[in-house]
Amino acid sequence: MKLYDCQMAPNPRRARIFIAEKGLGIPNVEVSIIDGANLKPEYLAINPWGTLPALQLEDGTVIAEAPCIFRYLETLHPEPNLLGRDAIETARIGAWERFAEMNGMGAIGEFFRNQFEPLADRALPGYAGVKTLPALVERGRQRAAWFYQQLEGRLAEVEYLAGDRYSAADITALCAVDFGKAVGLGIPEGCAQVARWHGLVSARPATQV
Ligand SMILES: N[C@@H](CCC(=O)N[C@@H](CS)C(=O)NCC(=O)O)C(=O)O
Repeated sequence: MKLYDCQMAPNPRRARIFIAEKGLGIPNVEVSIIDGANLKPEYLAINPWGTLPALQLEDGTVIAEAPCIFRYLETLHPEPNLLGRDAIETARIGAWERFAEMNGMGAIGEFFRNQFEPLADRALPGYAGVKTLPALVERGRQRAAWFYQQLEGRLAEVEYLAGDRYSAADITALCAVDFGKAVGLGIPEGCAQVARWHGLVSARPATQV
């Protein structure tokens, strides 16, 4: 098994943290997004969507999409549990994990990609030729503000995003927040609960990847 990875990118980091939390040693193959290696025929033969991460199994099967990599690995390695122990917890973790991807990662990606010159004709991950739209920089900023507001409200009620224990929802939210910090949309002033939670999850050894 191997993980097609890109060290500087937030979505592959979701997979790396999940793998580290499970204590699995899966080798990484670095694919440079900035150099466009993910859009070259060699990588498109592995993942035609050109996105990272992708997990390749021994028989050649490729699993794209971080949440699907989570699901596959948790099915094989149930402990420590990161996706939920019963129907309601699984639904809650799934909802917050999707929220973090769509509204955190999505907003910050929109803000970043639509102003980052080296990706000028690559407005969407993996797809070459989709032009950036400068107006989406401001929209991404506004969406990110809403994301942080939602996180703050939620984390005022619970210790971790999906409740009283760490889960895949925290992994995706952490990767989104750290991506935001790197591109100028860090935790806003006044989001004390998000800062508390960020310190808590960042202290986990598995998140140091
Ligand atoms: N929904 C996908 C998102 C994957 C994604 O957006 N990955 C980015 C890296 S963070 C990517 O592949 N970028 C390629 C590019 O920008 O061309 C997942 O869950 O894995």
